[in-house]
Amino acid sequence: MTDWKKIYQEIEKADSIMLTTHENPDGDGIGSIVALYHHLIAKEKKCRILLTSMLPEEYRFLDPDNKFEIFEEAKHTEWLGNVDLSILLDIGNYTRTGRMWNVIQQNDTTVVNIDHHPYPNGHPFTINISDINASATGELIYSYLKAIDPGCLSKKVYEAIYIAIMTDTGSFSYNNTNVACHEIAANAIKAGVDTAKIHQKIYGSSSRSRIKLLAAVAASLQFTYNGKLVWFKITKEMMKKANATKDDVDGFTDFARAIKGVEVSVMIFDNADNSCRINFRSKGYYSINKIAQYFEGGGHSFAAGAKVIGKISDVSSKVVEKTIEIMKEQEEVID
Ligand SMILES: [Mn+2]
Repeated sequence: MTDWKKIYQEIEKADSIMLTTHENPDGDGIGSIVALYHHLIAKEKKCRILLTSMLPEEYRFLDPDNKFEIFEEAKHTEWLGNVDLSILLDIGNYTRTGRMWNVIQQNDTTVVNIDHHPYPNGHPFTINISDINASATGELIYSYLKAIDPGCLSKKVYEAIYIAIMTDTGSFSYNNTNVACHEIAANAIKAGVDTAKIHQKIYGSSSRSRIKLLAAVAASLQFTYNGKLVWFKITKEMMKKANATKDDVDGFTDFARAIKGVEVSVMIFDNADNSCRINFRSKGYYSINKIAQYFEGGGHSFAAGAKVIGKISDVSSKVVEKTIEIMKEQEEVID
């Protein structure tokens, strides 16, 4: 059991608190922030939410009062440099706090990390809660609130936690789905959360440009390694042609993984700044976080990501080559 009192002591001591999650935030990071934010405000903390990238369209309903801010050096450096406590949620790797990390690091105060990603190479935090058995960071936030502030578990807070768990478990279908997340879902329904409506808000609102881009991706899938590896590029031209935004690509790597015979899928997305975002997914036979770690990224055994500097053509050949190499290595070990 996690010693949540230790975390609460840090929160009690702090007057100003910053909450954040990884760049290109997902439902788990956003839901965890919203749930914890309600608790911190109830404790009369001066709390701000800073992100390094925009809140995706489908999650904007979680922020009716515009509390999510995009980190800007000129606007936030002073505040962030003097904040009493920074809480990082679901970040996977501290580098995924992007430009904010320099400021957080220089600030000589407490940094608490709450996550369900593994940290194989140590960590730079004051307190690190990393529970890889949790389905989602949202499950850990629930555990914290249940232990420390159960009165805070309102319908709104349950809704945020439910979104964290639903999105990180692929709507309760991936192999990280556990007893706790079904219990939380049951409690959320008891608290009045309309789970069908939430599912529709998040997954039933694909933009036309997203589907146009998905069609281009589907037409360009590259199968290799006896069909066990599928990979695809998303170039600037493809994005322009579909009139798509980077949020539109969420879930594409899962879509490719779902193909019969495929074990691993890889997306290589051109960030248009001489770097590429790489997403890896595995059906369960191969651990792909080892590949992500090779490229200084992070993640879980079957869902991971990294950022690689370079042109998309160079990056894709490097990534595909390394992926096959690591898949082969794992076969040797397993056989
Ligand atoms: Mn997560």
